Amino acid sequence: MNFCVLTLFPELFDTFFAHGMIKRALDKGLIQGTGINIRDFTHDRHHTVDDKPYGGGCGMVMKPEPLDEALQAAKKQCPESRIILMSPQGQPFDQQKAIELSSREQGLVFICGRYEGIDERIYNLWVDEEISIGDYVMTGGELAAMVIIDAVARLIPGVLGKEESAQADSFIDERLEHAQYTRPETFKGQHVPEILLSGNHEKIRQWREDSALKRTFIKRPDLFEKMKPTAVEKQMLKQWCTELSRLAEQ
Ligand code: 4FN
Repeated sequence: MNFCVLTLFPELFDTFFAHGMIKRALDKGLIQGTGINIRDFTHDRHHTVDDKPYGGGCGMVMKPEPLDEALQAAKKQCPESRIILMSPQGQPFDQQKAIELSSREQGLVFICGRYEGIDERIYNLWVDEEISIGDYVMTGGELAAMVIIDAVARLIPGVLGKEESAQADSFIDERLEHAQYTRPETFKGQHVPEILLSGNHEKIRQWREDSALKRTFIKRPDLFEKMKPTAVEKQMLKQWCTELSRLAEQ
């Protein structure tokens, strides 16, 4: 998949593309990443990319002409790709969307805004989809684009190792992870749960399932709205209920 980012700060993506899983995916040729500097598509002496808003008011708006030319260049570089505007007005991004983008699209072109945003006509002419990563004020869309690229790239076949991808296939995506421990066995007075040292794989599997369910239930009960508890999980929740009421009776 080709990720093409239109931005005033392409350098922001240099380190992002140069490390970890994303770098490995690039090296393997599984993804391509390109930063396109919108300023390269200006023709005036000052390389102007912004202008005052019609109707007055504070702040500046990104001029349409450089963006339009940058988009033409991006379309040439990555034909058949979906054009995504990163914007607080977009649909909220989630794992479902990440799966959809990674499975359906050959390439993604991201428009990252700065200042007060882009001229509406660019939106009308070019944008296939508007996505938001959450409800907070940011200074630009670049970090948001990185969030999407990170979440989408890891779903592309071959990007994750075999072991990790088996996990990605299961329903685990809708639940929090179970608690994790590594050596040493005792750290600042806290011990690793006995079961994890037992070598009993079935018991360990059960403990992990239970841990994941409890965490999801306590820390992010809203996650059950998207995916209702399975029969096994319902059983575990009931078991937990029984244990808790026994504790309460004591
Ligand atoms: N943000 C809000 C309301 C009004 C403005 C903003 C805001 C960057 C160009 C957009 C923000 C958040 C999630 C892109 C926010 C995102 C952006 C994103 C973003 C500069 C104009 C701006 C009500 C959401 C708090 C600045 C709410 N996901 N404007 O942040 O690009 O992708």
